[in-house]
Amino acid sequence: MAGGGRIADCGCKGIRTCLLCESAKRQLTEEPPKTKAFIYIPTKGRAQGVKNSDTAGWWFPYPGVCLIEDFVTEDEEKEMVHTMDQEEWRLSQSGRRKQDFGPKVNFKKQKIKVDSFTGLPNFSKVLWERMKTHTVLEGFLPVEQCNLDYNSDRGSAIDPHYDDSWLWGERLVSLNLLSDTVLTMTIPCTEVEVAICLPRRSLVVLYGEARYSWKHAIYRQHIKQRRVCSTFRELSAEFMAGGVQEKLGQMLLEIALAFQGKSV
Ligand SMILES: O=C(O)CCC(=O)C(=O)O
Repeated sequence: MAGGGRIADCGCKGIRTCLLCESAKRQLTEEPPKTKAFIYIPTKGRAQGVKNSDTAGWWFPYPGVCLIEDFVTEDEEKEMVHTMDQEEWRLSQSGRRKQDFGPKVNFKKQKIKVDSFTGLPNFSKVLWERMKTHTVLEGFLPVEQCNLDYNSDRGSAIDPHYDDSWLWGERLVSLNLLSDTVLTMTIPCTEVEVAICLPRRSLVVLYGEARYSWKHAIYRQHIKQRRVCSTFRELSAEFMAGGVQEKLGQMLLEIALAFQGKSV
């Protein structure tokens, strides 16, 4: 045990757990709740019922997802992860580790600290240029990059959640590295679950309904090997031209897009 009752190598706080602290506390994970399972079909932009289940034969339109396969090459993936591994990975919740390249934010108090923010990392400039060639990412100005490291040994996962929408804008952009996984979409108070399969080296963009009406999660059972994810976020309208926080937004963008960042 580390100081304050914490377990070494575990970054969990409050209700969140990983395999390390669960075994130390001898907790068992609960059975997952019963669900109505659907799979997202990228070519059709719809969620389709799972064969041989009670959703088989059903489908509904599922807007707000754009999946771009082979967004980076195998060599680029290797180099990116190597570069990330030169820097410290900090322990985070639910068995994840993280590197954050963004301003320090207190979302509850809606306060932003700019001082320690040095921008996005150098290797992301080429990714940003490539992102903008896709219509869905036209005019995308990333102001934060968060790298997450998931590992099956730690039982890494991320609980269903909505991303903030006070500071962060509409498009959430995630690059999936080192292994395939599944992004699970849920709507509170329903049993419906939509699985979006994310191949290794693919980029996924969530916007519109998928961003604002559905929670997203990565379940532990979908982390089979090490997985690294880089999520890029843009500013909300409040921080863009004409918004009340325009000046602050401009300052953050200047820092972010100089690509001189060190993780904070
Ligand atoms: O790992 C992922 O693909 C999702 C990450 C995420 O939801 C987040 O950082 O808020």
